[in-house]
Amino acid sequence: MDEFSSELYEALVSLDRLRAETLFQQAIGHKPPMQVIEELIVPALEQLGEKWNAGQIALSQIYMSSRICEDMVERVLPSMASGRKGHRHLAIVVLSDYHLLGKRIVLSVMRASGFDIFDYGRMDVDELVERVLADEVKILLISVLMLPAALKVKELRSALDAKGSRVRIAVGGAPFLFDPDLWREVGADAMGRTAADAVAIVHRWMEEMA
Ligand code: B12
Repeated sequence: MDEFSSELYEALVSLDRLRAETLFQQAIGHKPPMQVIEELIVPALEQLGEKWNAGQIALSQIYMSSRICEDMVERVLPSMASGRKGHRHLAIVVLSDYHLLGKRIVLSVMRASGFDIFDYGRMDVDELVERVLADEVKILLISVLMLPAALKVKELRSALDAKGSRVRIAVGGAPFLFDPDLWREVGADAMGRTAADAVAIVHRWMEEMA
């Protein structure tokens, strides 16, 4: 973590919203917002997760910090409710999990890159299978941050295979960062570490499918 990200971490852990906002504003004065999110906010939140894991901070601190980050991110990311034409059959979802910030960022970057993408919000396996089949989704982006949710990708894959869907699945989020082989084990077709990776994967697959 660089000095700026450490400062943000300190501001967040002490729940100093004003300081966090000031640092964020300073950073977006120098770099594009998405770069600031990836280089400043994501590492600070990861650091908070590690400290919580080590029993050094309380869950309430993570909760409040993530609320502060969500507010800051929400203000700089474009809403772009309706995407553009030409990239149908693409969807993003948070599977059985309540960590929504990563999906929000990936969705924004996908839309900013010109993709017309369904936002399924948060869903469990059965509902997701129905939606994928109904919308004839060809590429599904899944964001999960809990290991049990990551393991549900396997269940999803089997259910979709049984229904004859040939959807390609890309996954991202903490469990796949912790265990680099997990995406293959759960039957995903690709894994990405950042929102930019999601764009690269989808571009590649669309070329292959054209
Ligand atoms: C903030 C946070 C919370 C917030 C969530 C707020 C919200 N609305 O999202 C709150 C406080 C609510 C929370 C609750 C819990 N949390 Co929590 N949380 C975190 C924390 C610290 C940061 C997550 C985050 O927002 N990161 C910032 C975003 C932007 O990053 P991201 O999601 O990874 O997304 C980026 C990339 O991964 C990628 N990406 C994401 N999705 C996709 C998809 C594709 C296709 C691609 C290509 C890329 C991609 O792009 C994004 C942008 O770079 C993580 C620590 C960590 N290392 O992730 C723990 C963490 C995920 N939480 C954890 C736990 C255990 C919990 C709780 C169970 C705690 C509890 N005892 O109650 C609950 C459960 C909630 C639930 N049922 O879902 C554990 C999970 C461990 C595990 N292996 O399962 C973690 C890893 C902490 C830890 N180190 O132990 N949490």
